[in-house]
Amino acid sequence: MDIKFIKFDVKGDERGSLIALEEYKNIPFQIKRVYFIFDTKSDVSRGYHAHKNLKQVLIPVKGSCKILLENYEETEEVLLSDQRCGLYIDALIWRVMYEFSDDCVLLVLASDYYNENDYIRNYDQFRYEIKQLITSGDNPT
Ligand code: T46
Repeated sequence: MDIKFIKFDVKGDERGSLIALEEYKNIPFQIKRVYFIFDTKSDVSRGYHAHKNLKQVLIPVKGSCKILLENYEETEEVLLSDQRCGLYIDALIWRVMYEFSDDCVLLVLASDYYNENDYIRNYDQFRYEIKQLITSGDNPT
């Protein structure tokens, strides 16, 4: 599955810690949008979609949550709990986020502007689209 953890360098001294995020350096795309998710209740799950083209890096700058990721042939559950690590998620990966801690602030860096047309919000359509890609030989796994 085309996901990976990116470990950030922490610039720390006696005053505290600092992490810098730079496009094409520690973030593998041009950053066109930044948003953050907070105040999500622990019994709430979010996501339930894939993106046609968008690539993102998710960073739990505070607290934690879990994310379930699915491509054509695999599913993987990942715990996001380390602010020194971002999770890169490529396009065409179904995601569901859940078990948000009360204090969770999830920062997301995105490779493009918000565009509802880039979302695949129907699970059957997601399965259909990745199957089409696999059978056409353009393997997204
Ligand atoms: C994703 C996961 C990790 C905007 O107007 N602009 C934005 O940039 C975003 C991200 C959302 N919105 C609107 C669309 C909805 O009316 O904010 C509302 C909540 O968005 P959504 O239900 O898509 O939120 P999540 O948490 O299910 O998903 C979000 C991102 O949308 C998505 O790209 O990968 O976080």
